[in-house]
Amino acid sequence: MRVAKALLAGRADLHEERVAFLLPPGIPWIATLWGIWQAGGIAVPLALGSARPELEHYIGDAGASAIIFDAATEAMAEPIASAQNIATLTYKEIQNGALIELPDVAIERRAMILYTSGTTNRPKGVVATHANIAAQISTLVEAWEWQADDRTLLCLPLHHVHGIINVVSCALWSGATCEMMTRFDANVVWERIASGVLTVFMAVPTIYLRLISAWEAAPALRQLELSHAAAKLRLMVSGSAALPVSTLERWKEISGHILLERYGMTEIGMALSNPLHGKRVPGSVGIPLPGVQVRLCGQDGEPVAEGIPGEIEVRGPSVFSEYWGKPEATREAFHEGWFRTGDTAVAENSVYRILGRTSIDILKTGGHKVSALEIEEVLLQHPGIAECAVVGVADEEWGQRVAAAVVLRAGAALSLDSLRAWARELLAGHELPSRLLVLEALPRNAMGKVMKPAVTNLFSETTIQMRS
Ligand code: MLC
Ligand code: AMP
Repeated sequence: MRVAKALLAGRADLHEERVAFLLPPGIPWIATLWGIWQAGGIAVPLALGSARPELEHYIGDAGASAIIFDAATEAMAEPIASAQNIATLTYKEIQNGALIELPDVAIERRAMILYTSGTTNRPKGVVATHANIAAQISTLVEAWEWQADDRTLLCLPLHHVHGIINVVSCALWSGATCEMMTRFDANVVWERIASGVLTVFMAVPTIYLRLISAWEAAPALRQLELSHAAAKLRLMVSGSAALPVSTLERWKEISGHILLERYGMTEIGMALSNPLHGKRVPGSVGIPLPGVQVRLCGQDGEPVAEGIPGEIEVRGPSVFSEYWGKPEATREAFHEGWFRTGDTAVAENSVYRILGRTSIDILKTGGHKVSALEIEEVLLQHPGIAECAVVGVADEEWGQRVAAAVVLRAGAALSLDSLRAWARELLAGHELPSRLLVLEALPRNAMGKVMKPAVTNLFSETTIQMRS
């Protein structure tokens, strides 16, 4: 409440002013989010790992009136704020606002903007109202039976719905406890599991693979302790990317848990979930969550029958309201009032199985959504690169890896390490290519369009530059 009062600084209501914040996970992060909401603002949580041009885009696109940071993030946030002429506030300054009346914020008002990559242009701001967020939280609280005596551990970043809604907000809504790590560390997560106090844990498949590796590296006696402690949690969930059945099976051997896999998206929160009680089908994402309507549509836009693949469309109170400042993109994202996810699935015995994305240019790596086109745009700024094509190559650890095929300018040479070093200022760590192929020419069709599937195949057929 003190944060809200400091943000209001004597005004009655922020009237949906956008307030961006770059803070590590912890109480200040939560106090800031709630403070912005209580003051009537729209919260724009920023990604800690972003490169400067990415942050500039989020802050500029949202038209933020202020940016909040702390000592750890000041060096990144402050220069952007001064370049864009935006007010800066440190968390220290806003935690002690003076007492005044808080505004009444209607639930239909806009509450949060999360940036997400798409197939065109720069990342779009996904706007959720308070009502959307309440629906996204309450469906999970109901389906997964969150209780006040639950205790969870956040090891995910706080600029995506997975961390913000599924972990932190569900815990707060239920009066449960949420421990927060500033960043993921497999050994620390195992220590917290071993402490015996956690009841619920949620992560992306890459994190479960890291936990499996850490368990395998532990001495036999410690492995027994860890497995015994893990078995005591009441719920372990995987999502944000496809969970390989091999990972599900190995995790079951280690922890005794059949991971509950669910499916969601920034624009909709969670839509499909395997059951808390009852049979979880490996390789599937279950059935619609309470209050969420899901259908599959064919290329003709008509709903398809069971067993026929179609695009997932979602409707209900948890679906976002708009892309910030992009009415056209918002209109295109809906079909007869249903949100078009761009994911293809099939329903078998009413249980949904994800088959992939309709666009080859959207990658999922380590649970992060990444646009191949955005990365290509950056790589084309490299003085040695004449042409490039970015694709996702299948990878056990990351789900997909960012792979770049390039054609160099005459006389230029390029190594993967030098490309990564050059791109580090412009892209987040998970967006940096970790596979590089230098070609004489990109495979193109008769129209001159790069054939991405052929590029993807080249990465398995050719000697490439790679890093672990
Ligand atoms: C990082 N690295 C990668 C990489 N990510 N290499 C290849 N592919 C990737 N995807 C490299 C970095 O460049 C760096 O290399 C080194 O690994 C360490 O980087 P890091 O950033 O410190 O990585 P790490 O902490 O190990 O991160 C792994 C992770 C993280 C799995 C913990 O990616 C993560 O938190 N993922 C979760 C994302 C998430 O919350 N998604 C939810 C979206 S919401 P170098 O050279 O610098 O050493 C959504 C909806 C839904 O999807 O359904 O939930
Ligand atoms: P984001 O836009 O970052 O919220 O990512 C949402 C995307 O993650 C979805 O559109 C899916 O492609 C993917 N996704 C989320 N959960 C799953 C899952 N369980 N299996 C496969 N893909 C998933």
